[in-house]
Amino acid sequence: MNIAEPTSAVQTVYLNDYQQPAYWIDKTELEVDIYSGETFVRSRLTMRKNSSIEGAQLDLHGEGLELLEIAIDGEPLSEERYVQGPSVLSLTPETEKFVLETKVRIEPEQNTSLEGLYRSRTMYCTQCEAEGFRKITYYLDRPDVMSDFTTRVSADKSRCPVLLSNGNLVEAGSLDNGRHFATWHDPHKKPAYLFALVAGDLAKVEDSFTTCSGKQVALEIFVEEKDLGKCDHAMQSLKKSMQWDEQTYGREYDLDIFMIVAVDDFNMGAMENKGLNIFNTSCVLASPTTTTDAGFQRVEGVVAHEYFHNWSGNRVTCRDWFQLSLKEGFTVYRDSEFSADMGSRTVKRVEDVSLLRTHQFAEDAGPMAHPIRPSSYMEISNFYTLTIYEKGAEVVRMIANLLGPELFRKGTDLYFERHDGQAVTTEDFVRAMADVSGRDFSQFDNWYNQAGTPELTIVDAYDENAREYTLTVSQYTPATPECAVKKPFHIPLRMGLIGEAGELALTLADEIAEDLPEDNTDRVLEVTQTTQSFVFHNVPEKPVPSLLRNFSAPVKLKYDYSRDDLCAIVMRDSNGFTRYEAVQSLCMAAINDAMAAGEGGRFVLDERLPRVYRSLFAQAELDQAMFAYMLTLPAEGYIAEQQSEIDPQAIYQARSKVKSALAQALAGELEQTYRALSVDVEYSADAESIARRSLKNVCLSYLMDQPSDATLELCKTQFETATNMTDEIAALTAMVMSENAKAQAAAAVALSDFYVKWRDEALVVNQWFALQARNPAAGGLKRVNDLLQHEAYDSSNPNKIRAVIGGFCGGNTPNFHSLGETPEQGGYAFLAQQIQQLDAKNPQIAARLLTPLTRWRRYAPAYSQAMRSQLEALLEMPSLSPDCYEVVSKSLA
Ligand code: 0A1
Ligand code: ZN
Repeated sequence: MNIAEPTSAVQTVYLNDYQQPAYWIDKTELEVDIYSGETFVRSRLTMRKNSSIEGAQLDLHGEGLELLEIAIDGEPLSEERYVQGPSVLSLTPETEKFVLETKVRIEPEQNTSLEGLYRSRTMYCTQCEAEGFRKITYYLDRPDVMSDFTTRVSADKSRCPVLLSNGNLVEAGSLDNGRHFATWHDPHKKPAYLFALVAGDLAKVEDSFTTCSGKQVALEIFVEEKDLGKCDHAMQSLKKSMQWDEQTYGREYDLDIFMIVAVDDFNMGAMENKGLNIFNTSCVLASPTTTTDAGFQRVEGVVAHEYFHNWSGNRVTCRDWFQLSLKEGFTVYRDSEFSADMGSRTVKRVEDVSLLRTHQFAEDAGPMAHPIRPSSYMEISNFYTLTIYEKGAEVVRMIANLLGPELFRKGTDLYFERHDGQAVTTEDFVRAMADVSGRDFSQFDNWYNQAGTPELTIVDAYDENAREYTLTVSQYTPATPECAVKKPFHIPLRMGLIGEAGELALTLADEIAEDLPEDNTDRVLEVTQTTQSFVFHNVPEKPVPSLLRNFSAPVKLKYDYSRDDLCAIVMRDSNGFTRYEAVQSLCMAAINDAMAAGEGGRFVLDERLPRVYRSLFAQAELDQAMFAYMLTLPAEGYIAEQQSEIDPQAIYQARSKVKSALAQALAGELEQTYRALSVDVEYSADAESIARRSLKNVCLSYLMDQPSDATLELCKTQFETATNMTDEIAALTAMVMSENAKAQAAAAVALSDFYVKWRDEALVVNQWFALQARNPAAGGLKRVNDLLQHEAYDSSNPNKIRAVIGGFCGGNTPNFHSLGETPEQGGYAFLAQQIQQLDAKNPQIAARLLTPLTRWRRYAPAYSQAMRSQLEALLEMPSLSPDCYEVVSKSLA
């Protein structure tokens, strides 16, 4: 055997270099024998030369594998026949068709990266997306190599009574020495990233689903015995998802069994492995006493997302990882529509848009900005981003809206039919949409290949004599690292015009009023040029424009609304999203006033905001969840996105001032509403009950800003008597987040009672960790360090890392952005130290935690320099992982 030189420099992969693989793997037969401390993997690959590629060299991916045997067509290979590098095994087979056999030894117990085969508490499990399969065996670990998998797993019967893999069970039985085996066959060809294996001591909940063509599918959720009572919501969500995908997309499930396994140690939310989804426990377990309403909704959404991948991702997969948004953007769009159908459409839209604007816009304005189809990467794990997922979904949503429901369904039918069993590109997806509609998507393609958030500036003019109203729309997209000058985007701008008495009919220059539909107050303008005017005729008065209804495109809208315009929209617009948006803009105006007043300056709340709220309190028909969102001030991240230079402490202070002023101005309404909604009703996780609780608890958080003794008692009572986690943790949160001294004292007692009560429930303890990490009171650094020393903290568990370190750095402005006396102190130094320690263990998690530091250029000088110096120190680390290297080096570039 020859040992190749290790390559130390991190390599960049380019979309333009894509080439088909030199070989195909028609059949993959695996034998995975698990022993305590070591696992042996035998693989038998039936391979075939790809005749369209020149050269016979076969480069197999493999990382951290101890090669024990290698043979071609049963003949062991002598050492000079192959070259073994740190991540590739190269050989040159002599025939076009052959069987390659290898046997390797791996150590799952030592695998802390949670990629490949690893151990989590009572089980062995796998995570193979994106490039984890190469840590299990030598393979062509790329999504365009699709193979028929048979997997035989063996292990000790008492330690691992459950043995699972993809597809259908074909054989199981006992072996010598207390061992047993199970053989699974997956009839659907798939890439290695969809492979999964689980072996462990698990209990299961069973149910079944009859598909539209009458096939019975067994549904099984595997969890630790203690969690058996928390699977019902996931099971119901799964059945609803199966039915919804049949009804909405005509997609039927395609195996005899669908399994979900809940794992405590998992880097992400969940994984769509064919027939054997693996879930983070936080995305599958739910019970009213331990899980908040948001938790219930997350379980429903993630179960749906993974299930929907069976078609959008598994049956039709990605050609290469640059196409990741092909499956993720489309699947997020699908799960978002599912959730909208299960609850309130406008509320779901508000939630999705808030996430996008608070976090994706920041990504698009930072050093890691990339188009939804990136053109290069160093480490693909860094590209599981809000851009790929959430902006990707927005792009699919724009296509769906441009086509309308019938044509879009025709387009998805064609896409699934045309590409079933293939590994394809985003262009294939768009081509199907173009083919069914005859539309030209060539300019639309800019959404796929340009990063950055377009700014849409709109000015208007009204000509009273001509009764003409003109909207002039200009688009500008700031430069991003991959592209300085942007081509104009194709932007669907949904709008209406609000008059004194209601909405006005819309007639564009080249239209004849009689030809238009009766209800003609809502329109989608297609903006395609850098500057473009739209002239409306027969407009009887100067209207207030209602712009970007339903957030019809992922852009920043700039229109100079007066506060009175915004009030008119809140009161008179028929579009729920734009009404919400107008309230948010009024809040932003107040926050800007508070910022202009400065830290010690006097700030007076403009009367129009509480007046609007008062009228909303009086509107009985208003959706309570929607009103709860309207009452919630814009997130700090969203406010930061509006600033040319971010001063995080000023943002925090200004937001707090507005909150206090509103709490005072609306004291009566808040208390009345809180009391009215506090009547005891049995817990239910339906949309209406969730809405009631969310409005009640938003009111409570205002009331606790400067609570009277009586209000504090109300809050304590809610905490002590709550029969569900939503109300319990909302009361606790209100105490912790209050700046009032009595509330803080009560919070300290409540926090310790809470831990005593819930110490055996890991997911509840995580919420307790996260809440304390976010506590804005002075002394946060000391508190977060104490949390890291707490008996319940576990530095190998991503959920705990995210709760404590992520909670502190992403959700505790006053403390994270405290600079300290020396560069070794302060929040940024804390984060850099944590990243340094984590990087050796779990690079994916370490790289994700870096996010807040990457934004350094956007901050005021003192913050910016302090962040930068921590990044520079990290870059000096000799053993920085490729994951962190990519993020740190691009941030400093
Ligand atoms: N495809 C999964 C997400 C996922 C991605 C990477 C993972 O490990 C690095 C794990 C899960 C999804 O979209 O749900
Ligand atoms: Zn996904």
